[in-house]
Amino acid sequence: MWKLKTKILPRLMASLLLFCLSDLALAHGERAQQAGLRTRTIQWFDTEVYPRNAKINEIVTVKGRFIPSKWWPKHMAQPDGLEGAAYLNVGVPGPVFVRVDSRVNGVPMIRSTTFEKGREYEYEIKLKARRPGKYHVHPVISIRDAGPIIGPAYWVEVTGDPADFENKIETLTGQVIDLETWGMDNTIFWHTCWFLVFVAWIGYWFRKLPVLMPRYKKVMVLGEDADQLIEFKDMVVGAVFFVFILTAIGGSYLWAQNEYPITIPLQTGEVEVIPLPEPPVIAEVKVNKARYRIPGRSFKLDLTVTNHGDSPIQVGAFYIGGIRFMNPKIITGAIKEEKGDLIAPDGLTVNTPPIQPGETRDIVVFADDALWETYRLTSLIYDPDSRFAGLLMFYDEEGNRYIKEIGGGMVPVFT
Ligand SMILES: [Cu+2]
Repeated sequence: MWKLKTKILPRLMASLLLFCLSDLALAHGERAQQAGLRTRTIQWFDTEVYPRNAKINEIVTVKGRFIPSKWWPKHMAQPDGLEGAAYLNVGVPGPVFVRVDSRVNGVPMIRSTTFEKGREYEYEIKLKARRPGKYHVHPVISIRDAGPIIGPAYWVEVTGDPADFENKIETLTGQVIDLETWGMDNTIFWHTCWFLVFVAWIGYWFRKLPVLMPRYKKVMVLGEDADQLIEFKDMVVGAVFFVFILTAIGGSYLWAQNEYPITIPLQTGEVEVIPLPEPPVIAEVKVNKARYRIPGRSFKLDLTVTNHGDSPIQVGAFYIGGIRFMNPKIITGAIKEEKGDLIAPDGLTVNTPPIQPGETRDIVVFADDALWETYRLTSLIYDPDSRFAGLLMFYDEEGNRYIKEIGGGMVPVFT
């Protein structure tokens, strides 16, 4: 007993201490996902969640774009091909919203689809506020056999009286039903019914206690025939239960068939989504070296860039694992919209003037910010393959954006 106490007490104290010291856990594990997974699966960008304050019944829109990475890990399930299956979802804690519409490139996303690696997609999800509270709303793409890939989030505060929530729809037969209460009576009736059957059945066999040990003794110790323990009355009761249950199941099927003659099965097929048109390659990029300097939280990229366009281009931003490192010389006025917004407004430094049309030049790009650490992307260096991928955003003089996904091996620098 004493030994048990000595083990449990320190553990209890430690958990209590950790609980007191830790920040209030408001997010839901997005940082826990492996860094390699976050940088090399879905490249999320242009994520918008609005309005950030909504009343019950109001529509909240989650929209943006993504590119399934060309550097998608080989050991993971794929988003494309014959085996691939992907599903657009939202990450919120529980049924606090009702999804009224979701689309990728305009195609309704009620079903699963496949996404081609390296191609661009645009999504939009409409959510109806259902429960008051403050929620971190993420776009999510669930990949079959790989799990959910979580995108960047924004906080949405829902206010109002939950009793005002309305969720009425019109069925294909023209009937208007309230999904919040639809079929509730039936559900309660059948649960109660089967629970009572269960209680009656168990109650019959256990009506005289004790039951198990005396019977066990009779059969195993005294050698009586087990079949003799079941009396004629027991068989009659068993038969009555058997007939009642079969009649109840069969009868309810007939009743449901009669009450709802038109039904369609749950839909589980797959839809095809055509990627957005491939833009012309304006910036051709070769990654010569990628290093992460741990003490400085500094990511250094040595690149060879060729400008195939007719206007000078410059690197304006680098997006990796949902974090946006902005070059303040190109993108002015970028701000952190809220605490936890994954943006480093002046996190990107480019050591060179814009690249002229037709020119090929070696450039160095630095992405420095504490976000590497706070968002736990630094764990990339502990991955067995230490590979990264991210989106380089080039801008020309008119402000047109050209997106180029880059990737490769990353070498950590410890001093
Ligand atoms: Cu979150």
